[in-house]
Formats: sequence, structure tokens, C-alpha cells
Amino acid sequence: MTVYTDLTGRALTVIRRSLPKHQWDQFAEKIVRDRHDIEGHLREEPPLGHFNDLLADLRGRSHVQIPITLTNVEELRRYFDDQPVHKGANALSFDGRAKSLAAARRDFPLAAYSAESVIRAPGLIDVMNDPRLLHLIESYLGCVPTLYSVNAWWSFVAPKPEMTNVQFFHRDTDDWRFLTLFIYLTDVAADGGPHEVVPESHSLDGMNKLIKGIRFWRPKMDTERSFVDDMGEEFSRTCELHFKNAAAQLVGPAGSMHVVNTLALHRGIVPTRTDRLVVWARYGLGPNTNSADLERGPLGIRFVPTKLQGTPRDRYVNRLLMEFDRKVP
Ligand SMILES: O=C(O)CCC(=O)C(=O)O
Repeated sequence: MTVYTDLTGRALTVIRRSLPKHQWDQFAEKIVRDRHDIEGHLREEPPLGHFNDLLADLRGRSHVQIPITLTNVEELRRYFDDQPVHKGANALSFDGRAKSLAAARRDFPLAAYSAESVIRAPGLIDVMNDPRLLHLIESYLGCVPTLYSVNAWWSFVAPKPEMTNVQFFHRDTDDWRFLTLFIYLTDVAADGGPHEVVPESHSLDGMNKLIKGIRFWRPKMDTERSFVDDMGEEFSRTCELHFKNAAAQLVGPAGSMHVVNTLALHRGIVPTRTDRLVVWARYGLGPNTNSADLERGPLGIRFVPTKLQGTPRDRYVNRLLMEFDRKVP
């Protein structure tokens, strides 16, 4: 049964990947409309103090800062200092072998924690499930979100981008529609490796507007093509040339949070003065080509430091990460 389900998901991904990415959103719209009646029992009223006044900016400008700050950064830093890391911006980017943070800092420009380490980090799952945040994300996606991926990784001070795509401009391709929450666990100034995003570049209209805004020279970028060939050093250089004034660097103190539509052009700037530790949580329509279930099965709830009660909504949102009924060893 699993094989057939996997094959169906895979087939859909093959179809999605054969379409230019600026068209994905129109299919997402059909998918979320179909969900509307099915998931009625999972929806909740907007929570007190919801963040929905950020929705227009998130839709229009591809990113927003979330007006809450983590209160336990020190505790999280101590926790992560003791966890093993893996080469690259994702635990599975290379051979997945565990190293100490000290050894990784010496040997690699980027080092990531396993999804399990992130799920078990004190308080992180609860922040990722903050009802105000989830409501904003739900309003954006048009359906109850699936929290499909968690990650935490260091970018160390380095002379130039190395090793993986994340430090070159690119578009993410996880799902028909998806959002990424970034939580900084170090202070991030311009020389501390900020996330950089080109506002409005997630849609074809936005790209055309950005290109029209270039006045004193003839742009070389084909906006439609930029939703097909959107990886690599040369593409990144072209983005720099066209959008260096338009790009937004998301700076902020440890504990600050930003939600980004990472279909928009984005990258992690290489830190030149201070190392950066950042967490991501990704929310989409369901399991996909970047989801946690590819790395490991859901963790029994007794291993997860969370206050979540296990309502049908909690269970649905977090189903790829944890199982609320697996309580005993
Ligand atoms: O390190 C960063 O800020 C960039 C992350 C990134 O490229 C991604 O989430 O796809």
C-alpha cells in the first residue's frame, strides 16, 4: 500500500516538475479548494492576536517578519552545542555522518542537525505550532498546513560561497505552494550571513515588474525562464546583477523570525564576521520531495518536548514529524 501511495505522490511530483514554477500556484488553488470541505473538522477560528494583517505583505512581497521573538535562545544554544552535526546545510546533503560541532566548524563551511535533533529541541515544535503563526500560514496556503520539514544549520564565516546551492540565488521547489519559517539563533547583522530574498520574485507578474524597474540598462533576464532554470552560480550572478538593489537582507537579533515564500529568489549570504545558526520549519500541502518522512518516520510523542494536546488539528499538522499515540517505549 505504501509503495502505491509513494508512487502516486511521486507521479504528481514528476508532473509538477514538468511545469514552469510560476504556474504551480494555479494548481495549488485547485488542490486547496478541493480540501475545503474535507478538512472542515481541522479548522479553527482565528486565534486572539492573530497575524493576519501580515497576509497582504506576505502575498505581495514574498516575506514578512513575525512579531514574536523566541524567549529561550540561550537554552536552545546550549542544547544545539551538544548535538552532533552533519556536513552541509541539511543532514542528508552529503554522507550524513555525525561529527561534533567543533570538528565540523573546522572542516566544513556549513553543518546541519538531524530533523530528530530539531524536533527534540526545547520549545521549538511549540513555536512552529504557535496558533497565530499557523493561522497566518493557513490563510496564505488556503488549507490547513502540513509542517513537513524542520532543519537547523550553521553557516560559518568563509571567504566565498561553497559546497551547496543555498548560498547562491535559487528557487525552492518543495510543493505546489509552501512557506518557510526561519528562526535565527544567533544575532544576524549584514556580516552575519543574513537570509536574502528578492521581494515579489515568487510570481511572474512580480518578476516582470522587477525587470521593468531596471531603467538605465537593458536587462538580460528572461522572466519566464527564471522559473525553469533557477540554480547554479551563473544564474545567481545574473540575479545579483539584476536585483542587488531590490533584494532584502533579513537581519535581526537571535530569536527573530521571518516567514518567506522561498519560491522567490533567495540565498543565504556567506557570513564574513559572525557564524549564523538558523532553524527552518516548512509548511505546505502535504508530504513532498523535501519532507521529513524521507529522512525518518514520525517520532513518538514522549521524545518531543511539547505542550501540544494532540487535537485532531495538532495531529494533522504534525503527522510527518511525530505520533501522538506512541507513548510507551
Ligand atoms: O541560508 C539561507 O538563509 C538560505 C536558505 C535556503 O536557501 C533555503 O531555505 O532554501
